[in-house]
Amino acid sequence: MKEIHNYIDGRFVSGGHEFPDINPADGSVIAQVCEAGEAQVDQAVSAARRALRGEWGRLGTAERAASLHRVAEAIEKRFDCFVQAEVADTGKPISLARKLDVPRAVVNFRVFADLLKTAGLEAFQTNAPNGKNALNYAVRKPLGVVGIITPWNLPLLLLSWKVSPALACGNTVVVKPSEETPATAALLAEAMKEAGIPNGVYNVVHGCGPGSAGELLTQHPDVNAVTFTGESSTGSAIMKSASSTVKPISFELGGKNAAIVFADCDFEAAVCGLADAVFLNSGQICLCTERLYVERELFNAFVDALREKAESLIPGWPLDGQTNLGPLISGQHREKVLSYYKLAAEEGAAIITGGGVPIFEDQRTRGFYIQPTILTGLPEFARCVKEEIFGPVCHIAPFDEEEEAIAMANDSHYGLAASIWTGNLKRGHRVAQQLNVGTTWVNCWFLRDLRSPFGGAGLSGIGREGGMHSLNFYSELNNICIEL
Ligand code: NAD
Ligand code: 6OD
Repeated sequence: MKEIHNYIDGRFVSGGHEFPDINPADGSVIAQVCEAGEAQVDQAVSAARRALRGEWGRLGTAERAASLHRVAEAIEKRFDCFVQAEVADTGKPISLARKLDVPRAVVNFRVFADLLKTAGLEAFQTNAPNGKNALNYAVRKPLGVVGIITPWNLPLLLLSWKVSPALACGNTVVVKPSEETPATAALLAEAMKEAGIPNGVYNVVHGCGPGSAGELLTQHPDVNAVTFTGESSTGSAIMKSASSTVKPISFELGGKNAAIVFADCDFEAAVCGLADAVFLNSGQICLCTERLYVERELFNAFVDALREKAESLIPGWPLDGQTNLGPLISGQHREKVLSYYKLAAEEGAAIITGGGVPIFEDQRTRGFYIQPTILTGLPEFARCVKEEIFGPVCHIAPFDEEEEAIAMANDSHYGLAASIWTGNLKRGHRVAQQLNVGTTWVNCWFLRDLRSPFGGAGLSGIGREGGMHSLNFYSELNNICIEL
């Protein structure tokens, strides 16, 4: 049986308790994963600390940028290995891993390398009231050792989105990938080695959250900052454990994202765009849309068209190029999503399509597939309209007035993302500027410029990453004031 090891100070390290890495398509065991205990988390943090004082800490920005480009090349060289590992761990369709997950990891390293080379510094010439003049300028220094904790839905994409700016800023990292999807973080270690990244700069510890590697990392006194993507309730637990040592934190958390569809939209484009927004990656993307508000005159036609899209999805084997609907990540997560399907019926929803699990006559019966599901008819206060489900499911409600749609979209404790579908761009701007979210798309969805700010309001997160926002989070600014 294949083993996935921790990666500490440039070496793969075995030992300790092991847990299985499960293929969600058929429930088979892909590998045994070595869980890092307290001693190994400690060794990883110490290795990262030493690396800050070594060769890595002495590199200039141009050399660090070149290192990140070499990591991007090393990923590209093993493109198929990364794709296969991501597909096996997540069950996502191979077409998606090829198009989104792995290319985006490459681009993350390239974009932050280039940004580092061109990023300027703030400078102010000061005329003080006492008549003295001074020059203020800020220099960037690394934060130190950054703890990075990531979820299972886009494992490599979200890991590289944090590792690349952290390294660009001269930090060293200890990453704790999701226990469900450990493989690509380990492969990234091989790419780091091949790219000549010094030992100790990138370390991986495997395990779960509470009482395991995740919590050990966030409460470690020698970790200088924590960046986390995952559930809002986990964010709250991490905030508590990081508070004793007052670490900067960056949180990208859950969402209950809304879409507003106006009757003047390009109907086909809206249906196709929203079919992706609801069902891509089996609805397991934090940006997926779970609440749709459709202008009343379009409502019936839209529900019908989205139902057709849902029913045409192919829940096949992930490695089959035709498949466009993979399983959910785990049996436990499928139970959670199914409990919402049941709750929706209890809350009085009309189930337009789906609501159960697909039937197979092969090993997929042991996998975690679920039917894509469309609900209508729920009141806005229903739990299925309020709580993040994180599966291929949405609720569609009609609206009559623009203000009503905005109010319903904003009536959420979350505030991650939204989309607006309209042929009237003036309205697009007007509505977008009233939504309480971190990202609003107009006539598109999940179109990301990596230089733009990314994060959420309310329960959806703390802080922004992306472009200069990432460089600012991952560096400590030292303002130097010189009297002239
Ligand atoms: P999760 O919060 O259960 O786990 C995420 C990571 O945190 C895992 O590595 C886990 O082991 C670790 N963890 C759990 N408890 C911990 C603790 N007490 N201390 C330290 N680490 C701990 O999330 P998930 O189920 O892996 O991912 C799905 C969730 O992530 C959804 O809510 C989704 O919306 C959210 N998400 C948000 C974004 C975003 O950018 N806003 C992106 C992807 C996923
Ligand atoms: O594209 C990104 O930059 C990003 N952070 C995506 C997050 C997706 C969540 O599942």
